[in-house]
Amino acid sequence: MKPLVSIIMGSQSDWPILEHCSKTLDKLAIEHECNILSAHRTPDLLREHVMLAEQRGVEVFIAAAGGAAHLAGVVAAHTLRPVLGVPLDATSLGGLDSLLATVQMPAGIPVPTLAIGKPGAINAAIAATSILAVGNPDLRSRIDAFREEKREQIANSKDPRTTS
Ligand code: RP5
Repeated sequence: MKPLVSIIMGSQSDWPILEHCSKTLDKLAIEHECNILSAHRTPDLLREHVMLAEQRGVEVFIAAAGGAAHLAGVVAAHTLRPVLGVPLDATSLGGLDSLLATVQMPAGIPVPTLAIGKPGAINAAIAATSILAVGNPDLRSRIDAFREEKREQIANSKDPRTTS
């Protein structure tokens, strides 16, 4: 199956967080690919990847970076497909620097931006699925089932003192 979502991260060191994004897409049964490409270290390869990914049928990009986090913005500059940004905590500034670098795009090149780190990585996967689900009831029902599982987990949770 062709990947519908391309996850791009700036470094191998980002994988422990982006793994949550990939696992969430697996859970939602969304075909995706994961690549390490950097806006600063491999700018030409990044541009080429975005062009080829579009040609392969990728519909949504997820871009995550931690240091001088321009990755999502650069990806968005090269495609008309939606690009979701995930800021990462990779510097001594705790991720706030990445959040601002990712979210503060100039008007005209949007990067819808998720939370810093793991929650953002998981939500990027769900948001990408929501985008793909427009006009697709099957995909919508997968998101509903995902939420239902979380609802049940909370509803069935025990006194936290007994489980730690
Ligand atoms: C960013 O710089 C990467 O996305 C990563 O979050 C951060 C640090 O990268 P490494 O020095 O660990 O490769 O571009």
